[in-house]
Amino acid sequence: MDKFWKEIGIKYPIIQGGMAWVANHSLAAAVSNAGGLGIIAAANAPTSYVRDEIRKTKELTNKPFGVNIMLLSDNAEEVAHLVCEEGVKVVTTGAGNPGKYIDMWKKNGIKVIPVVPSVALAKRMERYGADALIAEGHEAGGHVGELTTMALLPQVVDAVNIPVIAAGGIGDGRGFMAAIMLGAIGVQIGTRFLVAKECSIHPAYKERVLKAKDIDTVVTGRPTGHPVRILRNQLSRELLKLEKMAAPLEKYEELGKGALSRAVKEGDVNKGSVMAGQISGMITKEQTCAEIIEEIFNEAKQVLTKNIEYFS
Ligand code: TUI
Repeated sequence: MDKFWKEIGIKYPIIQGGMAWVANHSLAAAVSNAGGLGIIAAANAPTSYVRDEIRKTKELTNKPFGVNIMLLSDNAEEVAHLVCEEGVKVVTTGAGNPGKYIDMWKKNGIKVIPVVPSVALAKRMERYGADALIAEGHEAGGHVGELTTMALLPQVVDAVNIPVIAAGGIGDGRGFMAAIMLGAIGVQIGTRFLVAKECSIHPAYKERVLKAKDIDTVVTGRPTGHPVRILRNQLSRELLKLEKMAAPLEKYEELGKGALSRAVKEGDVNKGSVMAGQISGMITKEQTCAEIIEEIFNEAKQVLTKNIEYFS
């Protein structure tokens, strides 16, 4: 294991994705208790809600955990301060450039791990003092960049001198090992944890992920500058129709407003935004976080030993 993980103090090099409205204290604590790094998603939730989630997580685990800050959120700055006040050990960021907060976080002893979709942003984050990076490919669920994990990851690894964690399209031990082979020190996994027993999303959302096939996700909202991968449904069809019509951007906002919480909380998987990655088609069973992590690690070990014979 890379020394970066020893500094954080986790057993398995697996970070749970900071999935907006999904990654709460229950999921984060379960992943951390299972030896991975659990992450609470601040998303665009009120700061007081994020504070409560952090405190609830501390009650459920004495293991390290982190907070994901979604930089498009109106209260990102407040949450950036909150993680310092609450003594959070790790911050991951998404959907923007966290440069202006990095000094403050580091002064507070926080390990800073921005998600980057490109080499240019990776280099910039290294210059600003990031401790590690998550290179997230187009296969991921939610807000996505353009490059696939296979293409992005080795290019980021070559471009920086800090550890790189792979994300996007990784759901089992084969994906884990492939990421390691491409130079990552570990992986971030989101979609597979959507169906974890400790993940408290609506059962209808889990059911959609469990039933999804390989071609069932689609990227919507490209004209807004914030493309989002979701499972195909009525919402995705309406969003893609807007693109065809070259509709004004307000129309996307109208359809998208509250759409994620409609799916996550109310289980409206038709008009809600069912964010999930391209590996949804591989996910067939609900398991505990401990079962997921141990299975991935054991598969990875098998894949590695099986392929050693190429070199003997
Ligand atoms: O952030 C994510 N995934 C997300 S955030 C989210 S909530 C949301 N909902 C609707 C629209 C937008 C967001 C759901 N899923 N993943 C990490 C990620 N970050 N993917 C891509 C990026 C990214 C993109 C541009 C990071 C930095 C960036 O920088 C642009 C700049 O400012 O230089």
